[in-house]
Amino acid sequence: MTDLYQPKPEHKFTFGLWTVGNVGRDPFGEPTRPFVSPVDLVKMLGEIGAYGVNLHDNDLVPIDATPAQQTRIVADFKRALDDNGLVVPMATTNLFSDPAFKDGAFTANDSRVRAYALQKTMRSIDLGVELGASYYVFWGGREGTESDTTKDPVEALERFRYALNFLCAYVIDQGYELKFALEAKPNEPRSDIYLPTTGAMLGFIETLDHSEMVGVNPEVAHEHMAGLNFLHAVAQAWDAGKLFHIDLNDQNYARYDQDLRFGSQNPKAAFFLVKFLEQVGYDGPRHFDAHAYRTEDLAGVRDFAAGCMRTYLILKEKVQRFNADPEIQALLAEINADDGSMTPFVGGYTSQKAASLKDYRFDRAALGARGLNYERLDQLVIELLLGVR
Ligand code: GCO
Ligand code: MN
Ligand code: MN
Repeated sequence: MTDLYQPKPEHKFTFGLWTVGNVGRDPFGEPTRPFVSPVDLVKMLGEIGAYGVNLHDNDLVPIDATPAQQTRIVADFKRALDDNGLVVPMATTNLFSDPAFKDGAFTANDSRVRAYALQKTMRSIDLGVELGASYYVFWGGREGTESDTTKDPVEALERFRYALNFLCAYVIDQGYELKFALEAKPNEPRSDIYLPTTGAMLGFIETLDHSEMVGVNPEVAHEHMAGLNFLHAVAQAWDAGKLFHIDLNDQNYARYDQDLRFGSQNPKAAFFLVKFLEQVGYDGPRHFDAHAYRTEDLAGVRDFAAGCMRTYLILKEKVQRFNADPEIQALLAEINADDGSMTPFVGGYTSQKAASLKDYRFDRAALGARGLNYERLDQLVIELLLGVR
């Protein structure tokens, strides 16, 4: 039984170097944990059963490293990956830490900053591909404003589109096998970030030159910060064929970006998310973009990372129980039962069908009076999650 909760590479659990490497700095306080090298982080992730590790360019190679330093750092890192059986499925660019990006990167008002952002991203794409990444994430951390006096929002979208079109063309030109995944966030660190939700990203993608190579990377915390239902965002992305990658963590609604351990705040929402991912057959990485509490030392970071994966696997087992639970399944069958009386109206439009539907007499009062049993059903799910069924 307990072996069910033991993470294995085939579960495709990944962590960013910046997640397990987070030193516990926040806007009010200094780091509470020491810096751990990427090589040591890879070792730790291998020990706890992760599949892969993701990175921003500068998580691995300092922004001012010389080419010779970069060569040595990358060689050491590749050796650590091999020694510990880890892969790099996703890479991304840090376009937010350096003061040059204080007004954004691809949407900055200064054309030199926009060009520098493109240069930095092309170099970072090269690095990601060298490490074997097949997904490249774009999180527009500073692509936004504090005051709309400063930037025209349509112009900002045009600049962002220009950058993505340029970078898609670069990837094609290089012959790289790389897909882009856009990650929305409503705010933080900017007051407002452009394209604030996964839904907004999905609409924007269709305006790109190479929309077929661009999907989304939805994050639990980001949709929750916007007060939205994460599962619904993920379902829409899946429906559009655009769920390329996913950032798993947890978050109390209407708070600052908390990056909590997966499933630790809203286990019921996490359950329905795991159920969805497992049942639709999402086969991309399950990436935990979360941080250990600032109270933790390095042993606590390990507990945090192991906890993310363990909770996922526990919820996966709960999904099996849900599917095998006779009472839950009987209620679902009852809820979805169809008496066949509407069969003449299914199967798409014909003018004759429309005319007969317009004439049909519904017993509206009976439709409204019927109890749906959702309270019983939901209570059964709660009891299942609380471990009494
Ligand atoms: C955040 C974001 C980031 C991105 C990362 C990869 O809120 O800080 O979630 O962690 O996911 O930069 O693009
Ligand atoms: Mn985040
Ligand atoms: Mn993220």
